[in-house]
Amino acid sequence: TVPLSPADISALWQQLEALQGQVRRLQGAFLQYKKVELYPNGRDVGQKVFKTAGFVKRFQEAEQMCAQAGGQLPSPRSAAENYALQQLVEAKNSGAAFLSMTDFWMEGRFTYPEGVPLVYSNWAPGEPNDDSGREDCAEIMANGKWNDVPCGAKRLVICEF
Ligand code: 291
Ligand code: CA
Ligand code: CA
Repeated sequence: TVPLSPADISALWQQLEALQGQVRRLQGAFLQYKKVELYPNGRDVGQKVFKTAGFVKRFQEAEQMCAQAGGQLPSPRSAAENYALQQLVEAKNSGAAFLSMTDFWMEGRFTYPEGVPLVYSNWAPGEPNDDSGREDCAEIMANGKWNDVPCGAKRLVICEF
């Protein structure tokens, strides 16, 4: 191995300082871009971003749209995530939004897609009630509470990324 000369070390320092400046500028540009991107239809919470498409669809179409965009329907796993979603539902004034969860696998037992059990829930009192025996999808309302609804109902599309 060849020892580094003082000139080599000095050159490396200069490159390191240049790189640090580039990273700082990139971080600033990224934070600015994030603010622009999240206004007014997105919310970020932890590592998650929720963004509304601003229109209503039936469950299956909503699910397809989120998947096509590289995301999925929202699965709020904490009060903080649920609140971020609630803020979007409130702001859009388009009624409730679909969640990812269904009781397709077993009536009355709501799960994430693929049948994974819930780690958090925020059902309104008396829900899920499978009204008329045909409510297998879930919505989050403007008050943040959840209700099961028919999957054929049209609800605001919000995706999770
Ligand atoms: C009642 C409750 C809910 C039920 C809802 C459905 C909504 O809430 O019985 O448990 O899910 O009616 O009728 O069905 C559709 N298609 O939206 C009414 C107000 C929240
Ligand atoms: Ca049901
Ligand atoms: Ca219901």
